[in-house]
Amino acid sequence: MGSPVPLRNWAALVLPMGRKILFWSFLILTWPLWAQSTSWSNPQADQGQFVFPQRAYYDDNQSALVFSPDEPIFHDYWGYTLPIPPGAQILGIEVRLDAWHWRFGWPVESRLWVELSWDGGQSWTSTGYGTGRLPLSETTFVLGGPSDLWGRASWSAEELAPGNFRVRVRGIGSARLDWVATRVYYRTGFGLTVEPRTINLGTLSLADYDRGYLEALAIQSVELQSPASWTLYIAATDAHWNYTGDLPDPQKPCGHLLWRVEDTAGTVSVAEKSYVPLAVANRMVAQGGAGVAKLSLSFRLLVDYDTTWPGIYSLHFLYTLVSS
Ligand SMILES: [Ca+2]
Repeated sequence: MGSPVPLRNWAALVLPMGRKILFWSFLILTWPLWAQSTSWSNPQADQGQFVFPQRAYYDDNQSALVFSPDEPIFHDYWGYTLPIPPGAQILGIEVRLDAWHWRFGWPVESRLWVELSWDGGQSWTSTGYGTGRLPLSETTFVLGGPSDLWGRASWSAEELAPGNFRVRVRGIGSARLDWVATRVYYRTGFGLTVEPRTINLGTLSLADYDRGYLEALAIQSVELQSPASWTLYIAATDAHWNYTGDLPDPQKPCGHLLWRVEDTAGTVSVAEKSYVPLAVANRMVAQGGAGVAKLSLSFRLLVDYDTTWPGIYSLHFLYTLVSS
């Protein structure tokens, strides 16, 4: 049932010296999201320098051997099945190592470190996460965390696919490794983002006045995600543009900003494709089904000598996403 997701936009029109025009927006948004995680996933492929490496595929009584007293050795594990719904936002990644120091007649200490690849082993993180000195009995180490992206800004579901996502275990000493598992935290639910945050319409020319408007085609994209069918609304928060300048406030109406949906992708079923004046009352922008949708919006700014005087204009408007 309708959980409205308000998203505040700020549009500004700047007319210094009566010529330059700027239109920009930024937004503050909040939305309800529910974090979930996959279960621990086993690897299905490996390559490297460990002995009996496949014994670390499962949590059982068989373990791989990491034996290199003097310098670190490496082993890569991949083939993890991590079921992540389309459009989910990846929040964090954990790697679980069940390991211990295995006395082999040396008093040498054992340590393990882990890094991650998102492109099949070509690139790797560099977090330096490790177990520290391994104890003598089997111990579970969880590296990373529910909100740890291992130094990256984001991960996509594709980067976590079995062929792309890899775990590199680096080890030194004499260690036993029972299990190399991974788990991913993600969230689905509502998501609403608008890009870009700043739109520059360039210079307002006499031709714009002659034409009566300035048009910006497909200048703003809205990406949304919803667990159920949804409706997106748009509304201005004020009936007039806020004016700052040397002249009397021309009270430029908010309806001088027209909007329409230029293009759609994803789950959109209905979209307003004709120009509609922005109003204080909510107006439906589009509707669609559960999943991810993208819209690109065009804006047309009405320009006339009565209400578009030199100065700075600003206007707030809101997108509201409601599920049903
Ligand atoms: Ca095992």
